[in-house]
Amino acid sequence: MFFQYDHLSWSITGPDRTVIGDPGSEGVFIVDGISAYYTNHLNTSFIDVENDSADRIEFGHVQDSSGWMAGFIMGTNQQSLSAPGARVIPSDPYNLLSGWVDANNDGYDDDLDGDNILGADGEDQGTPDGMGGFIAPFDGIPDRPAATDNDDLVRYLPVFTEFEARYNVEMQGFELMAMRRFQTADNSHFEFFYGARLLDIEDTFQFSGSGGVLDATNVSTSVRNQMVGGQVGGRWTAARGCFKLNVEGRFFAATNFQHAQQDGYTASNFTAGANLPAALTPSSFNNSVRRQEFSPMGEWRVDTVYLINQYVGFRLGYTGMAIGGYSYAAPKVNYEIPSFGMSDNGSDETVFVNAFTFGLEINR
Ligand SMILES: [Ca+2]
Ligand SMILES: [Ca+2]
Ligand SMILES: [Ca+2]
Ligand SMILES: [Ca+2]
Repeated sequence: MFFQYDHLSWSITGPDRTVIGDPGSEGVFIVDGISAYYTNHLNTSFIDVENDSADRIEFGHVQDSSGWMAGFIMGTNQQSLSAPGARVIPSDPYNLLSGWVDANNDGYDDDLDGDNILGADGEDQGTPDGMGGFIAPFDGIPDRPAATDNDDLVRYLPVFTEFEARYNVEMQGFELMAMRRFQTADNSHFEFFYGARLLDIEDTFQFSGSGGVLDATNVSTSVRNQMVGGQVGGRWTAARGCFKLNVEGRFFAATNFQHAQQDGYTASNFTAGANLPAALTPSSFNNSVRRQEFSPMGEWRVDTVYLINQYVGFRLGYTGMAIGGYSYAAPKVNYEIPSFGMSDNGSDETVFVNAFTFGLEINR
């Protein structure tokens, strides 16, 4: 019988950097009467390789050089970004950010193109002459209804006064394998194992923004990578005195059942008014996509064990993993108001996991 526990300080490689916002919608905005070129402020580079914690338990039984082993792994890795004053410019195919301007505060839409049609407020025909006609000059007060003048629209620039983004990876795994042990020398042996493995990694990218025209916007996109398949592996163990060395490799060929989900809301605090977008309304939405990808995985481990007696040892080691066919959430976000959406970007990526491990083992 054996039981071993390892604590992992692990990292996972993040997705390629993408802009938070739609690069194609950057451009000229008129802010307080001045037109200037505005770009998105932020990108996903806050997702880098950082260590977080995980736990792994393995146990099994070997008798007459054959047996079985089972293992569980679970861990999280979380990173975040907090930014005051973040411009996040979404694509806006329905012109929801467009609106009239009343910069001179006279209660009428300003006539930006100077054709005497005041946005949605009608036409200025001149100054009333008191006899039902009009004389010069134009007084800026509309005199009769007119078709709305879209030339007087401006695109309002969304700037969140507070913005937070979060990247979260949650890993859970289970493996069950049959085992054969071969003595290779007096103080070393080799074990061969084969069986099944399930590795479930949920990759989440979430952000929320408050303030500005899109005040109270929150979008959460997550991809569940459920990898199920067969696994083979081998472990070579050598002992000298109270020290033991394990060198181990596993190969896992899986189908990754990817399930991407997105939900959120945009501009939930929006109420119409002067100097604001004209057609914007609070919105909420959800989207989901499923797909499958072949996911090969390799795992390599080196552990040194210091035996304090016949049964118990302390473990110290390194574990690396390469996982193919992995799907990231962050590159999928389609920054489009009002209901966002997902592309299939970043759905067949290779990620690397690196972990330093320490723990203990019990053999009886
Ligand atoms: Ca006005
Ligand atoms: Ca006009
Ligand atoms: Ca007038
Ligand atoms: Ca016009």
